[in-house]
Amino acid sequence: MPMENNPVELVDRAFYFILGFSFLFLFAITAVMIWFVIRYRRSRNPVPSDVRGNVWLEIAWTVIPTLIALAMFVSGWQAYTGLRTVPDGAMEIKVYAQMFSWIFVYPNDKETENELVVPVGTPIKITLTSEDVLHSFYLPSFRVKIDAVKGMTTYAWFYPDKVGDFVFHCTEFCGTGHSSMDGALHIVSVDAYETFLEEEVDE
Ligand SMILES: [Cu+2]
Repeated sequence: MPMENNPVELVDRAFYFILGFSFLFLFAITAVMIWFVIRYRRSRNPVPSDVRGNVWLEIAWTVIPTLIALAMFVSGWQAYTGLRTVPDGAMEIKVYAQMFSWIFVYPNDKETENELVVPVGTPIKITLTSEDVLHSFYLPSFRVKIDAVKGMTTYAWFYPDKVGDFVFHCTEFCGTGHSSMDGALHIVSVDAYETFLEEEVDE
């Protein structure tokens, strides 16, 4: 179930765009530098030429990098707005971070700890807060990383486009139990999700 403007694709596009240009310039500048060192070495080119005042050269090295930097900005901006714009019809799940676990509260008030279960094909909005110190909810497969702050509600969203299991972690050092503050996202079929919602909590 693909989704238009899925932030996962927008974030990856910005990342590979910037990485691609970085590598391109790394190799291009290195190659030109090596060529200049050989071509214009003192024994071969004892009198350096003066290129000051070359208007077209100056226009080129101003305009081209400006356009590239603007394109990087646009790509990054689209990824950012994609991450911050929750689509209509998203299902809201409340998340409470605490030392040292994550509590998820579903629309029918069911709660789970360190296990997030969502139906495939529905955008999920998570609203986060912290019960104590700073934590940060990191769901790498869906490019989600958002701080949980006491006294404040933050949000993020993702589109569960395929059934499967994914990991999430706390990425704000929050104390001695920080490293155990991770869990699993289970994306299940709509039927399995309905069944899950009605199940009694066994703990
Ligand atoms: Cu934490």
